[in-house]
Amino acid sequence: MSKFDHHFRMSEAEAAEYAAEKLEMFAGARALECSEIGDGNINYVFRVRDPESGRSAIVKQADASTRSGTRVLGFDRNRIETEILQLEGRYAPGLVPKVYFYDPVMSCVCMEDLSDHVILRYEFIAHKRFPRLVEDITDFMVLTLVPTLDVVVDPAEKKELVKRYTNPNLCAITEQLVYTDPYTNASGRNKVFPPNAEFVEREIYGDADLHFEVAKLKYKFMNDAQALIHGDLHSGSIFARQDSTKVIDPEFAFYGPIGYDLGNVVGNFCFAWANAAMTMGDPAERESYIAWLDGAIAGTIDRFALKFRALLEAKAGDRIARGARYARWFTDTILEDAAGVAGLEMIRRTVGVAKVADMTRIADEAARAKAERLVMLCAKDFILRRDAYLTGGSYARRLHEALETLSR
Ligand code: SR1
Ligand code: MG
Repeated sequence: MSKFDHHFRMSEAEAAEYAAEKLEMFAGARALECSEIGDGNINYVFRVRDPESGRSAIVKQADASTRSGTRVLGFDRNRIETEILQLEGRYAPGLVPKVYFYDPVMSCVCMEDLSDHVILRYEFIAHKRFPRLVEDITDFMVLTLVPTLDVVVDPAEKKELVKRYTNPNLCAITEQLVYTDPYTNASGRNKVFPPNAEFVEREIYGDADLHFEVAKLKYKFMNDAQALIHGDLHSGSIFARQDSTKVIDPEFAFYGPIGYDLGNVVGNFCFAWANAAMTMGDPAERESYIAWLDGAIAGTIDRFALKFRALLEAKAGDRIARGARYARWFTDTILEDAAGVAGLEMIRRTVGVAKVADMTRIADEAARAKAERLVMLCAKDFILRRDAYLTGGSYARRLHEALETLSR
């Protein structure tokens, strides 16, 4: 009999006891330290450490509902997260944490502690640079996405994967919070920064063309089972170090449009851009950091496109879908989707309920209002003219233009 043979939400002390019982690395440990370090909206994340050996691990526990208790999600997301981390670890070695143990009873996944890495979003807010980021994040996407495409994997196996990773509860969150709520506020969940209330009323709630394009993108999200995507690849799901990058939290994974992952990365890099533009006082430092972000945004799009095309061409097994022409066409459709998704992410994190610290931590009210308007203006263009964003440089140009317009 074990205390952990039925599900209950653990305290820190219980998580330490759990880790001592379940994880080999803590065998014989006299006393484990544990703290809950969850930074997201959904799960409980415990860091457990043996002060004597210095060994540590993460125990991530899912409860039936979100942390706020407002939404029931069930437990399957924990299985999906575990299996996807294992799969990503095989496809993209070194770019995700190692999984040690999965427990469907307690809904816990135990994994490598990445405390020697930092969450990218907060490093961006501190205006830090990461030389490996673009290569690593584009490798991660290309290496995990291409092998799950229909034209690469056996079609029957692909359909089994679609079933295995159908993720209705988590997709419902995205369908509501990303693709619906921000555009009408019919749900009453939106949280608009008061100085931008009129702007949002006019530019977001009042733009029927925008709503039409968002509706098209939403249909695509719900129906285009293109590849096994991460599903929540924002800068809070990326851990970084100067010499290493790790992607975490694939609990939103499902078979969906590839542009959803790429667009999320780029949209979140644009938040870092807007933060830097509005908060960095020293003009030379600001210019230099923005130039680095321009390169990171452009590099993410262009390196992704190059690597994706090459790997698709090399791996396409479907005779009718081989060759450079197909790979180029396919990649261009992803780039177009990605622009739309970058825009969606930028609007929903500004207008909707799930905000980003890149905006909320701007202390000066006028600077935050301007940063948010910059984000929303660019986002609209990314959505409305997504076929104009097939190269990385086009994003940076739009950000600079919008900043200039708002500064006049
Ligand atoms: C209720 S969950 C809110 C957001 O947090 C997650 O990371 C997803 O991005 C989701 O939309
Ligand atoms: Mg998350």
